[in-house]
Amino acid sequence: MKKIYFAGSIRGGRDDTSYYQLLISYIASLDCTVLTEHIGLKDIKAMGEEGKTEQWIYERDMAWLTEADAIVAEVTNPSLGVGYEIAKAEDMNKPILCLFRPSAERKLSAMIVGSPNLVIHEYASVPDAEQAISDFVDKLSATQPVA
Ligand code: 6IA
Repeated sequence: MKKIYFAGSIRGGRDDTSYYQLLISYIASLDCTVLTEHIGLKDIKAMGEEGKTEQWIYERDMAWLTEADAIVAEVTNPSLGVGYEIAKAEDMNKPILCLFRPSAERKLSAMIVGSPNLVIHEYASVPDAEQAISDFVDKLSATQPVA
């Protein structure tokens, strides 16, 4: 069973939480373990993150990132943490899928679009993003983890 690290904005803004929730459920339905299911919770504090130190959260997330077979990042809402995780995962040679909903107000960072190591999929609807996730996970199953 593949382990997927789902990255989505927390302090960058929580407007897209319902998308995160749907995409995380979909990944779990593909017989994958989602290491970061709390990203989709409306009230992330309910996960018990509240009492933890920032260092504890950093170390736990970096351990999960290291353990993951692949990363799925929802990058529509800009987030420093998500950008940082993508860069770290790239250094670890992990497969990374970035999902972005284009709009008149939003253009994805050149540091993401310009990287040759990322799979970027622009989507308009959740089923469209799900199809991209399904294709990405199928390819993982066909290959051994690179890191
Ligand atoms: O810069 P951001 O906060 O938007 O970064 C979000 C990304 O960093 C997510 O993909 C997470 O994997 C990770 N991350 C940042 N903060 C946390 C967190 N608690 N818990 C788990 N993962 C995190 C923050 C404190 C909480 C009580 C609001």
